[in-house]
Amino acid sequence: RKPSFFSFLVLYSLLCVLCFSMFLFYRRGCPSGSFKERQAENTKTGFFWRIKERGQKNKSPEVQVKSTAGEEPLESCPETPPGLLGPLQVEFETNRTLENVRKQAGSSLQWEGRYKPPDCISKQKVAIIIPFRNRHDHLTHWIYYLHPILQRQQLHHGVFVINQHGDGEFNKAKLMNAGHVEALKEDDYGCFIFSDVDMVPLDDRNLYRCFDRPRHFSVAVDKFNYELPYKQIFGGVTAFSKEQFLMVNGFSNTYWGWGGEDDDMYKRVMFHLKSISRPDAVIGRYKMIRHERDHHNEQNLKNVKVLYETKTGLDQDGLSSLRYSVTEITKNVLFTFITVDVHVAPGQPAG
Ligand code: UD2
Ligand code: MN
Repeated sequence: RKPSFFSFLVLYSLLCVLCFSMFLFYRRGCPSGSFKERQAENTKTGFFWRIKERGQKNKSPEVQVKSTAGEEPLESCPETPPGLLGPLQVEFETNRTLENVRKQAGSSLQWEGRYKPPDCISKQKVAIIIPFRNRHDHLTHWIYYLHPILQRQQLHHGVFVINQHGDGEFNKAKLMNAGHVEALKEDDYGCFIFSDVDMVPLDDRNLYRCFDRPRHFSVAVDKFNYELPYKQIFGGVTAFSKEQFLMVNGFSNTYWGWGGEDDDMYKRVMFHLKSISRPDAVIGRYKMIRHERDHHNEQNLKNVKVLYETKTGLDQDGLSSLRYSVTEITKNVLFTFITVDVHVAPGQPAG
């Protein structure tokens, strides 16, 4: 059957109506500018635009201002973090495992023990350096308590466990120097906190950040009846800005075995920077995990002599003379674990 003229007319008018309604549809959604322009506008706030914007960040600031609509730039974190709890309950008599702690803390950490507050910009980027060998149970407790504290403190930070390779004599100070160098290879940290693995703060108002003088955090330790055993003590937990640490040439590398390296650092600080800073004895409370003296970290009486000579040695001995080699780096969601050989013979390449 041949199509009649009438059905042809109906089809034609239907087509016209369709075209006209399409025209109306695009005009309504786009009061100023054409459909093409509107699409371009959409891509600006979309995924690809953001990627492109990153690459252009330094080149054209105007683009940045335009594209942040609905995506407010973050402000600096407040001087006093709002979510602090004050005094804390701390208990080591449990059967905590690193695996459980990892499961608990994992989702709040962004990558390899690094954390960045989601809603503000921390004023400082802090590397936390833990000298370590064979104290896994202590590390478990430390991580369990410190991660939530550092997050409440809105601290942009990374945790570096510096593990001494082999079973030669322990050299805590050299491990800390190596930790400083290795952390700087990872990110541009401006503040370094050195913490014994067995020291857990009892108050989260003790802010883990740098101050205008090198900071001694652990002023009231349970082991010392919550008071300073002597005025010059500078062991436990301390902080240095990048500049402060360079000014004292880091720690001495010459303290093998237990004792003296912290007093040596006190001398360095007094010599170059004249004073230290401390929290008060309420905020600066700590619990130290009870332990015996470790194997190959026996008290070294030679350190007394080294300490006596420190004033003369301090410029040559430290970061400037540091020699070590990295044997292994492993990363997990809680921390970066760097194994370091501190018994590198003179003449061997270091770093
Ligand atoms: C005091 C100081 C400490 C340090 C030391 C003298 C305080 C609160 N602490 O701690 O800072 O100056 O005297 O050297 O003032 N470590 C291991 N494995 C080992 C040996 C040591 O991981 O085999 C690490 C670990 O981080 C430990 C730290 O070195 O916490 C200090 O050693 P310690 O705990 O045996 O010394 P302690 O408690 O007398
Ligand atoms: Mn200890």
